[in-house]
Amino acid sequence: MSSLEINFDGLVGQTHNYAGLSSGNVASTLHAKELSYPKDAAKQGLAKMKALKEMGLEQGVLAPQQRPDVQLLRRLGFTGTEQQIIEKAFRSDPFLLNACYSASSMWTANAATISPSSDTADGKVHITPANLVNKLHRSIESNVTGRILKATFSDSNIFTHHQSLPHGDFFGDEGAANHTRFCHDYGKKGVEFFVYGKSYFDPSRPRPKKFDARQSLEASKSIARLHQLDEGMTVFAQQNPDVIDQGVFHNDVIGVGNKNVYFYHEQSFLHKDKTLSELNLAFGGDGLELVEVKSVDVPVQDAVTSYLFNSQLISLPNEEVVLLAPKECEKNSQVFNYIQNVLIKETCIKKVLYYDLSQSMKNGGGPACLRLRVAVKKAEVSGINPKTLLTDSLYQELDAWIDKHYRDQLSHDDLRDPELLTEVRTALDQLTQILNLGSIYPFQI
Ligand code: SUG
Repeated sequence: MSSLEINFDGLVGQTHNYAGLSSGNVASTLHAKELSYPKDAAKQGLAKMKALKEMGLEQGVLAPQQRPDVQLLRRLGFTGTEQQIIEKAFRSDPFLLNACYSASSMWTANAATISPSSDTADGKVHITPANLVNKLHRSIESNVTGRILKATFSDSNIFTHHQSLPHGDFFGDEGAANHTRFCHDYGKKGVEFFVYGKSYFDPSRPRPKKFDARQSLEASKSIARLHQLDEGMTVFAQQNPDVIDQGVFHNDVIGVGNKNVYFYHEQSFLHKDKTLSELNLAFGGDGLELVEVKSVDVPVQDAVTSYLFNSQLISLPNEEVVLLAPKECEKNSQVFNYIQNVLIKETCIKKVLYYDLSQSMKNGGGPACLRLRVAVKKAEVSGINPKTLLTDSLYQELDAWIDKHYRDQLSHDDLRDPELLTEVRTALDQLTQILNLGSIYPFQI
């Protein structure tokens, strides 16, 4: 094996809560204001990481953000001590305070877009943090995300770190959630596939009517340019605006690819046939395995509630293709029937494993949202901060760290508790030592 794909999962932060901040994301709206269970959430995520490692895959860990973001509140005119600022925001603008408290950086599929060295003209791995400008609580992630990524992919001879795209809806960028890469081998040149929901230069392209599309074509094209991708191996496709209106706020809610396999819903794209033929052509005309799911088998609505397509599609060391799905797929009879009677019988995806990620799922984050994929050549692994790669001992350390620093539950009233801010900083200070990240958080600088 001369190359591999490493999943870097986001550690769920201590302030994990349900604030209903993401319109267009059905689960976020549905579970707004419910009690959250941060310790369970973090443990569910860590258990998934451990499971992948035990399957023989390399697994990485990305640190969470510092929350609440008091700097933002100060920038917006709140004054006084941190405690006073939080209390004032709680009383006058709870939505804003919730945004400052969100643990949304756990969904690292939105952290960045990454192009492996075999796809880029200069032979380096290119990384662009996503600006996430479409939602206030997510738009405040990119600075610190950039620092976390630099401390994780630390060798600048191997990794090139770009700035996030200019902030503003024009270049709305949601990272790898709308980016898929097809290849025969992780270390060989692949096809990079960018899916967007809207275009500013070309207003003739339709837009969703009910919800906002988050990713712009202009952003996707800029990433492809920055990453020095080969035009012949890059495909751009517009998402079907109707499915965005049904809750498909990122393309990874309706399709997932790995190596030469693409598992997707027939309603994913505005121009499906054109998109698939462009993908086939870029892939060399043959060899792309298309596993298309029909609406009669799985209606879009069920895809959205079960998150079937937000599964991780993985190749095990023995080449077996496995779908790591959220438990909700087992509970949805339509989806489960499809898996049992069609998917594992008639396609190359022969095995489906179910994981309990219910805490993240209730905010619209499934298995695939929780991970950022990094395809690297074996020799490039040495450029990654070794402390961020999961081992048995790191697992034990993180598990104990969660036990020590996480609350069992969090209500909305708890967000005004000044102790929470102190608890977060104490924990993150320790985490930066565990993961050897240096000083990356505003409170450390
Ligand atoms: O951006 N949810 C996230 C979920 C991101 C899922 N990522 C991918 N599909 N790759 C979002 O909508 C909800 C936060 C809240 O409502 O409290 C939230 O931000």
